[in-house]
Amino acid sequence: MARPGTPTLPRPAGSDVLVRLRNIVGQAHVLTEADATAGYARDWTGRFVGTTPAVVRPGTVGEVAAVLALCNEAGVAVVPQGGNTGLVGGSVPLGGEVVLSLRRLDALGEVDQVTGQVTAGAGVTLEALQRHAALAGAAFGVDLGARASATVGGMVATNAGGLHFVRHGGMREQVLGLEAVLADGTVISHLGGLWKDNTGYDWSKWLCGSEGTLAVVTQVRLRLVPRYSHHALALLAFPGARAAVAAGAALRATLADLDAAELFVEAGLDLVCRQLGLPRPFTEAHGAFLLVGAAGHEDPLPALAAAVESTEGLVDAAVADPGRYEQLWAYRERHTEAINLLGAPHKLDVTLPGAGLADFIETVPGVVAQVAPQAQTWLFGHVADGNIHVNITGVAPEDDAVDDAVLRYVAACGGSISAEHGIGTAKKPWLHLNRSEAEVALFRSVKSALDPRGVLNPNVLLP
Ligand code: FAD
Ligand code: 2HG
Ligand code: ZN
Repeated sequence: MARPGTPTLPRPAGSDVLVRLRNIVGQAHVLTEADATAGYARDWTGRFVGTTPAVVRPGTVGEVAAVLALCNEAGVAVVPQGGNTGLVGGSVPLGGEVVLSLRRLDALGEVDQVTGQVTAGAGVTLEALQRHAALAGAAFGVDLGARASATVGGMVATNAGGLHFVRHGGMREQVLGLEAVLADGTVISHLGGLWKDNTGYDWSKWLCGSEGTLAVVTQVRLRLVPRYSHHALALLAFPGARAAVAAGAALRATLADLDAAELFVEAGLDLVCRQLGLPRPFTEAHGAFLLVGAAGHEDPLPALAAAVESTEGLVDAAVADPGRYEQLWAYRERHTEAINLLGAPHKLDVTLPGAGLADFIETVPGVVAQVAPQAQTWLFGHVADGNIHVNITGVAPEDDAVDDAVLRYVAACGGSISAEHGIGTAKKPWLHLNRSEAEVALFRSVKSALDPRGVLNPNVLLP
């Protein structure tokens, strides 16, 4: 979905914005050539492609502050960007904005063993954070398939959920403090990491899920979780999604060490195996699958095996040896990659109330077929959180009839049109399905208090 128009930078009297940007971050860190900026202007799916006059790569919080002060003064809109793995068109310059890449802010503090916390720069990748925590005998509570590129700043800005939400919650639950830069260049910092701290508004939580519209995150104080020594993983097969959803709910209630319950269906498994050349996990085809993970200080396998034994509707199961964990995870995690090989998908990431989840999974392909009979609907997700990823292929990037039909259906079922990826530009026209006029007015008041000139990611979230 490219937006027309060639990006230009305004030239405030007596100055040249590009020259001043180069003076702040250094010549090498202002990219303007199309070859160099292209990767920053196109999203991971290829559905959202923009253009930018410049990608600016500050290396310190002081440089971020100076860049923002300049852009604010000059009225230049800015899109903050981390790993550019976002899936709602929120990280790319669809309105010709300057891209502010935070990847160079990649410093990691020492793990505080007393509190089990760490301070990470916004540009630290999830994978680097995970390695760092592991070396200190700890772990980070959020994990997702884009770990090699997704950054801490982007994960805060999207309030990422991921594969272990059922146990540890999402980014909002991990954040104990932040350093950020407001649109006018003011640095705000609260990184002390005190467990209890009721000294007024917790603005760090405002930024979780703010999608780059309120401030630029530069450092984050994060809680770590225990690094469990024992893990168990099983792939369960069911005749259909209804039985798999019921099993997910039962495991959530009974298995204390549950740390993942991920759903996919036969069509998705078949696609992943065909597109990526993976062997099928079972000789026969089954309707739906649940990948169930457990982790603990003691071996969770006996408890997992007992829970599996009493699971109703189970037709086959494979309990993985530790050496096969990655292989089993690939069947679920690599859905995103396999679907992308079919062409840029429409991605709808939704939550349903528990009682309506199975009905939704069974009926949503029909809702899509009504408006786009040629389309294919792919369903998978974090079933224990009520979160289903509805991916639709075979529809032109700019044709949003399927988005409209599915998101209205979700809202009518009492669900959320964004479970974990955010609103971005992709879902902006449908925010009203979940948020009242009074709520959107409140959002606007917060936005204009923090960013009165509207320079921070002006094309996302707010209609
Ligand atoms: P970007 O894509 O660069 O940016 C995302 C948003 O955050 C944009 O609006 C941007 O403006 C803003 N932003 C970025 N950095 C900053 C900053 N420092 N300050 C202020 N705003 C900023 N998401 C999940 O929740 N769960 C999953 O399981 C999951 N799995 C994924 C698997 C794959 C294969 C892929 C490609 C994506 C997946 N995602 C998932 C989506 C994506 O990885 C997350 O949204 C992630 O949090 C984005 O991080 P990022 O650094 O790439 O952010
Ligand atoms: C996942 O859970 C991610 O794998 C990506 O959130 C979902 O590709 C998607 O739609
Ligand atoms: Zn997800």
